[in-house]
Amino acid sequence: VRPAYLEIPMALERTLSIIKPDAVGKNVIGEIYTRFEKAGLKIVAARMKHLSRAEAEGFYAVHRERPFFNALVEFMTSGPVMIQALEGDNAVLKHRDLMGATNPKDAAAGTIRADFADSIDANAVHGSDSLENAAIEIAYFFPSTDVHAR
Ligand code: IDP
Repeated sequence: VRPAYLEIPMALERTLSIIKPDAVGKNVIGEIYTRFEKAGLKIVAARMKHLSRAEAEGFYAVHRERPFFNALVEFMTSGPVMIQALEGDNAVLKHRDLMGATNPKDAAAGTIRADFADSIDANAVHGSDSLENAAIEIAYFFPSTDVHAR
């Protein structure tokens, strides 16, 4: 048994979550929020938005050269999205675990993508993949005055 003083302390983190147009269309925003809350993640900022092409392209700029970039931008602008910043211990990884694998065919049972995603294109949710990207992505959508520590 490891003594308590050797346990690695959990870091309080923030991450960016987007409920994509397919999941908004399925009316499961509340079900997804419940999963966040049950996992100990707090919603510290939220807004619904219909992204413009320029906003979606800017958000996914790292994927600009990927073959699926255009399809991704088309999909992300096909309807409103629900955007939130989540705060909690280990939030980046915890949120990625709740989401499941990018392709819902590979997503573990009980994950958001296993339950709500239809395909690798329409895969229900986005989540920051690192603490560094989380800060960039939160700032992309929320001025710091709209993020509420609690
Ligand atoms: P992630 O959303 O799990 O972090 P990324 O590799 O960062 O996955 O890709 C961003 C998004 O681009 C995915 O969520 C998915 O919607 C889309 N995407 C990724 N790979 C493919 C693909 O091979 N075909 C079509 N769409 C893809």
